[in-house]
Amino acid sequence: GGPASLSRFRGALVAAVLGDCVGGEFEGAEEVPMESVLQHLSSLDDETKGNGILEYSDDTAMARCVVQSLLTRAGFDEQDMARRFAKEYSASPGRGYGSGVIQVLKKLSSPQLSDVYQPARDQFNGRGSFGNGGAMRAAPFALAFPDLADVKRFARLGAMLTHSCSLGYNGAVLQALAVHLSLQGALDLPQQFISRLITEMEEVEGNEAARNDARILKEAEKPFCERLHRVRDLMDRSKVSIEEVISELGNGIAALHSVPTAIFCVLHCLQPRECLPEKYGGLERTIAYSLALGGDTDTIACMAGAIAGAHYGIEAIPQSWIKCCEGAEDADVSAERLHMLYHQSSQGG
Ligand code: R7I
Ligand code: MG
Ligand code: MG
Repeated sequence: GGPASLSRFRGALVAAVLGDCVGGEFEGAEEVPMESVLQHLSSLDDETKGNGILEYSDDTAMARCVVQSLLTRAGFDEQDMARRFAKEYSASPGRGYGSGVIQVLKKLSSPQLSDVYQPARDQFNGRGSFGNGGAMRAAPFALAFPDLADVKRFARLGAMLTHSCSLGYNGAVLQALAVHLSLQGALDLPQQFISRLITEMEEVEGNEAARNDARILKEAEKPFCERLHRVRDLMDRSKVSIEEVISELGNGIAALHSVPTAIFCVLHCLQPRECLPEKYGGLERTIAYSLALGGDTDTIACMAGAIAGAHYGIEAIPQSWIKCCEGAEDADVSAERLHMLYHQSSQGG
């Protein structure tokens, strides 16, 4: 489809859910042989196995809250979104939430709370979380707002409800930007895609708060920009081992160690790769490759899935995968509604 087509919206939201559901199998594993990944993925095609449904985790649970809030309020409403996070957590606390964020979600359900951003600020001795929990649910912001400045602003505020450290919420901004650009067809020119992201993040990381957090955490002056430069270096090379990707970019639970990694997975899998089956299309390659990195596999595959899905569209996603994953059909329905909201706002309505 063309820029911002319905197929791209559906691809983005559905592939994010798939990444989370199929990635759950390997979350936290240090080493994941590609063979195990391919076995896991081919078991989804095998109907005789009747392997039931793969459940989604906190990544999708929170993304669904973001989607429902953006649709119901026809825009960003922090009170409404915070309430939905709290309600979802208390209804299904067993979805694998990060150990820190649970405290925020409990505080957000208090009716006495006046500032919905305060519980997030209290995390980790007042510096806030740098986990990837803001980034894992950032894709819907790119699907709700056509304007780049809105995507950046609302992805940041949406993440700040749980992640007040700039290394947390700027990861969400980067993820939303990547989905936004992919939706426009920007992955047709991968070099320009990564340059655009670097230019945008130069501005995003250019303020006092970001500089301060980076200094305290002993990171580069502009940590996400630095990582994006590493992504660019890796994508210029003809051969890259999984070990190098992990050591250069990371595969962990911090936004800094997972959002650039997810972006790299998408870029690396734009072409066929030796380690992946020839019959796989780009979307399948991206998901498989993300899982083979190990570490925070559900989240990296979820984020890479959203970016890749926005590029390849819904047609690239195997039906058998959709059928196996809890929430995939719902995501497809929501994507259509987001597509309408997006195109209403781009007409200035
Ligand atoms: O970021 P968050 O929502 O976790 C998301 C991850 C994804 O992989 C999900 O799939 C799920 O598995 O969890 O939750 P947080 O609790 O805010 O952050 C996650 C973890 O990162 C924390 O439990 C800490 O171990 C670590 N962390 C920090 N550690 C020290 N100092 C995050 N911020 C800090 C920090 O400032
Ligand atoms: Mg999870
Ligand atoms: Mg995870």
